[in-house]
Amino acid sequence: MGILDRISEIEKEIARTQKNKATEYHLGVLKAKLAKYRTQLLEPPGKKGEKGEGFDVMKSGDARVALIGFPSVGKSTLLNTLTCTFSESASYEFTTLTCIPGVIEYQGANIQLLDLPGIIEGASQGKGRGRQVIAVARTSDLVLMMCDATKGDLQKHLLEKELESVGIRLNKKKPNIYFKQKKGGGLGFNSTCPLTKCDEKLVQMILHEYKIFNAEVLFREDCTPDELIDVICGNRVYLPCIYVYNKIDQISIEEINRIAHEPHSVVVSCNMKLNLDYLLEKLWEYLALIRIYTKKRAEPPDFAGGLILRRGCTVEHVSHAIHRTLIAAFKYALVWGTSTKYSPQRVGLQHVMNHEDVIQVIKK
Ligand SMILES: Nc1nc2c(ncn2[C@@H]2O[C@H](COP(=O)(O)OP(=O)(O)OP(=O)(O)O)[C@@H](O)[C@H]2O)c(=O)[nH]1
Ligand SMILES: [Mg+2]
Repeated sequence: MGILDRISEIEKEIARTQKNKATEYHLGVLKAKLAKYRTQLLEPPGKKGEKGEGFDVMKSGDARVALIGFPSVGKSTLLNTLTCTFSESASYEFTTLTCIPGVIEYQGANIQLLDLPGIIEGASQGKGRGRQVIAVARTSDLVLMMCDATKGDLQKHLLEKELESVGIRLNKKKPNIYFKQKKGGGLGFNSTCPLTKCDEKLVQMILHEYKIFNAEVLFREDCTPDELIDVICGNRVYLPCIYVYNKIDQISIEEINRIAHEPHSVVVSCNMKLNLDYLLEKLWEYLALIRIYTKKRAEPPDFAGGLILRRGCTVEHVSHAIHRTLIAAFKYALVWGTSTKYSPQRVGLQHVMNHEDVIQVIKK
């Protein structure tokens, strides 16, 4: 029996097993098995290096965004409208056959947008260019999942499933579980909060499925067995995702209204150029980028330039971005903006910066 058969067998068994207290352990073990086979599918043993194979495109700019979607939803049209790059778009499916990079210039940042071939159901198992497309998605900072608004929610669910099955988690936080494999001593299991979805026996059974008998496991939140499996596998990527519904010129206002109110979704029309600036705003928000302006003594801030960094960055990150030797000479910094109580305020290296703050570094 091939791996694909085994996977579908387990999937069927999970589907027909009723969820209740009595089957909880059985289900947990099945899910662990499933995750194990899927990992094998992605990394065929003996053929090292194949899993990372994607399209050869250099990472450039401040962030990377991958356009994922079924064929003919308008991915190339979006790239053509938002960037100066041209990617052929046409009414037949699979127009794009490779990865075409473009650059969106927004708020002084260069965001790399990757147009990719359309993917279809079964992509994760190697249909079409599926695996390569998914490999690129894993390397990006954000996924723009493009759907055809005229085709309802089906596309979204199918694609989510494909990405889910290869270990890409969309708009999810990394589960807060401490897990460490040990040489001996059995299973050390503990939790800092009441657990309703897992218990020691289930954790043990799942670990046994991975032939792990000695480990330290600490649940810091009430996680599900699936989340535990993610932590054990360790190769999951957690990416923000925006669902872009294109071709809204073809559907009714009521329908547009309904879709636009769903979480993480944006409705657009690439042909009619509708709502694209809102899409860019959301893109910026989901990428968590901020722009910091630098200032020299007795000079106005450099509003034309500025540095692009991630939300939550500190004065230390900013100093490093200005010049890598600056930290050594750092005395204190003056910051103007929304992150401080006074403008300017004298701050140290640990101070967290906000969007559009101005900073002046004072050297020793
Ligand atoms: N009605 C309408 N049609 C659109 C819109 N945007 C794109 N299209 C059409 O959709 C078709 C497919 O567009 P592409 O950009 O080639 O689609 P794609 O997703 O890149 O397709 P593949 O490269 O095959 O995966 C073209 O005929 C476009 O004119 C839109 O906003 N409204
Ligand atoms: Mg295309």
